[in-house]
Amino acid sequence: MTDLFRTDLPEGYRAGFACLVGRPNTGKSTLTNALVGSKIAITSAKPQTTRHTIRGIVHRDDHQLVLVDTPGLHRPRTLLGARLNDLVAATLSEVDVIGFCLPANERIGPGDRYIAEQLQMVSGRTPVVALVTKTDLVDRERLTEALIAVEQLGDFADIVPVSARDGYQVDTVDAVLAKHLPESPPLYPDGEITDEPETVLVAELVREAALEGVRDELPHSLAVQVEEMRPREDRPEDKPLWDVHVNLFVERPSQKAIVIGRKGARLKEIGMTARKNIEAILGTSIYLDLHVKVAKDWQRDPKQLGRLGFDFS
Ligand SMILES: Nc1nc2c(ncn2[C@@H]2O[C@H](COP(=O)(O)OP(=O)(O)OP(=O)(O)O)[C@@H](O)[C@H]2O)c(=O)[nH]1
Ligand SMILES: [Mg+2]
Repeated sequence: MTDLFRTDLPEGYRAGFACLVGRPNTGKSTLTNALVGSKIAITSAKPQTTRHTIRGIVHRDDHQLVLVDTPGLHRPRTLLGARLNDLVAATLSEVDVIGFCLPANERIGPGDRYIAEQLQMVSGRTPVVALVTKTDLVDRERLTEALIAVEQLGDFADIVPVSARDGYQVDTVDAVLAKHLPESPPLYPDGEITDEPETVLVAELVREAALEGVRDELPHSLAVQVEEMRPREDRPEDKPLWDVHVNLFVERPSQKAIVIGRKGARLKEIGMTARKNIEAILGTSIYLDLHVKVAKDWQRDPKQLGRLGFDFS
């Protein structure tokens, strides 16, 4: 196994963990993907898209940065919300540096101050870098205002403006975070970009496709689970095909109707979008079979949370 790891390490090689935090929808997962260079975390315009911590690994010549993308932090309203916040708090105490994401196109609000207060508690031990995201959405003047406002929000080791959309300063974010890593040999094998199991990546890509174009409360009511994934027998060796069976859970029958759409049109679209992204990340053709099921009020029910793969232990 050891030969999977790099051995030709330059003097002063660093490796360690950085955690991205911020309100929901501030661009944490998009930045994670931009830094890693591959889509390992799903993103959407809906808040609370990310529901578990995701590790993405950035490989550079002189360092390895393990990025921990977290669910957006907010004042919890459901059991799921409260558990997600606990998860983020536990993650913060285990990393070498924290990246606090604040979008340049939105004013600092109570949600950001709430997180800044939480970070004060760890900032003595762990440096916090403010990342002013989505700079492509603002002009210079507004960006300057945003940077000044962030400066006044807390005591940050650095403040870096960045756009994951057009790539502005993505490398700078990597370099600034890497400064705070300890000298260490690599923690993950060369070339590994995430430690997400394939079934989780697949379920997430289906959830991302299903989130597109739905409104209101439905996004939070949606959970996705892979039931089965296996190579189809009797396929030529150079043309493998995987059968992938996925369940989409909603909380109410009315939501089931929305996801399926008129004559199944929406579900078909979800399947097509998800299939393309899944094939890209697995590197093989798949047959994707989607089923929509009702799991009543699963967000509030500890037993169902466990069954749907939210393991907070
Ligand atoms: N224009 C622009 N949009 C961005 C940028 N980064 C993210 N977005 C958009 O902002 C929305 C939220 O992005 P995500 O990366 O899902 O945000 P998040 O912080 O991970 O959200 P949660 O997982 O819900 O906490 C999506 O619609 C993204 O396309 C950026 O640099 N520029
Ligand atoms: Mg996210």
